[in-house]
Amino acid sequence: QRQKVPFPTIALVGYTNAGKSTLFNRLTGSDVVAKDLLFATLDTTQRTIRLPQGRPAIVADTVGFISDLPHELVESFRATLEEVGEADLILHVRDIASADSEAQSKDVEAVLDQIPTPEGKTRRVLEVWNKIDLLAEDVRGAVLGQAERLSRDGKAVAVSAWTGEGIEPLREIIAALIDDDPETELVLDPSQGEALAWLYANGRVTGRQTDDAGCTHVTVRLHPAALGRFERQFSGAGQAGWRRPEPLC
Ligand SMILES: Nc1nc2c(ncn2[C@@H]2O[C@H](COP(=O)(O)OP(=O)(O)OP(=O)(O)O)[C@@H](O)[C@H]2O)c(=O)[nH]1
Ligand SMILES: [Mg+2]
Repeated sequence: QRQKVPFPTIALVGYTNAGKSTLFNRLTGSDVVAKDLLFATLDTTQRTIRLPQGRPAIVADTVGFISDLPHELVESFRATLEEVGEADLILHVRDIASADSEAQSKDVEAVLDQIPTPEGKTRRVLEVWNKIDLLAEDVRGAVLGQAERLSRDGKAVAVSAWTGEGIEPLREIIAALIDDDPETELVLDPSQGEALAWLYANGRVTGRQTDDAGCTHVTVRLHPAALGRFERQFSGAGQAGWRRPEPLC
């Protein structure tokens, strides 16, 4: 049934106690049990969220990873692995304030490497460096700086699921990473304010420049069906005020 859902799916994975359920609650505004004990979460839990620009997505909280999994948990873990394999985006939640952070991360990566990716899908993993509120003053700047550099490539982002710090940037990066709509370039006449507003309302405008002639060059991510609607709505007689890019406006 999950596969019929037309929304992108996001799986929260990570070492046990990394803060997955706390982050899940923060992102979804729900109330999943988060406890300072091993394996507080024994099954997967899913909720729909709205990302910036109103795009819906499904977030799944999962069972924590650990080096030697107790065998009672292998079944829940198997369901988790299946779920993770199908996800459009994997959020690898790390307790960045833990002394074991690196070793835990290696363990999680080793498990992720064993999960097959369905055909035609590319695996995308975003590291969420959680618990930055617990970082000592002397390391905080360096850790945040490193996360900031990695975040430009959509590789890592620093947050505190507890205080909410960094959650908005995380939501923005998630939205950008699961946005598979093709990028289209359009040139709008100065009179096409309405078309421009339509593009903002129905797509994700990633670039916009006005040239010397007053024409607006827009780069926008649009679902193919939305592009079709745009073409129909804004290309009527006497209204051909937009076109594909050419050297001159
Ligand atoms: N200070 C601080 N504590 C956090 C943060 N995120 C989570 N915690 C705490 O870390 C503990 C574990 O959090 P959970 O959200 O249950 O962790 P989990 O990854 O879901 O754990 P499992 O379900 O057992 O795998 C709880 O005591 C949380 O309150 C954070 O950003 N800062
Ligand atoms: Mg949990």
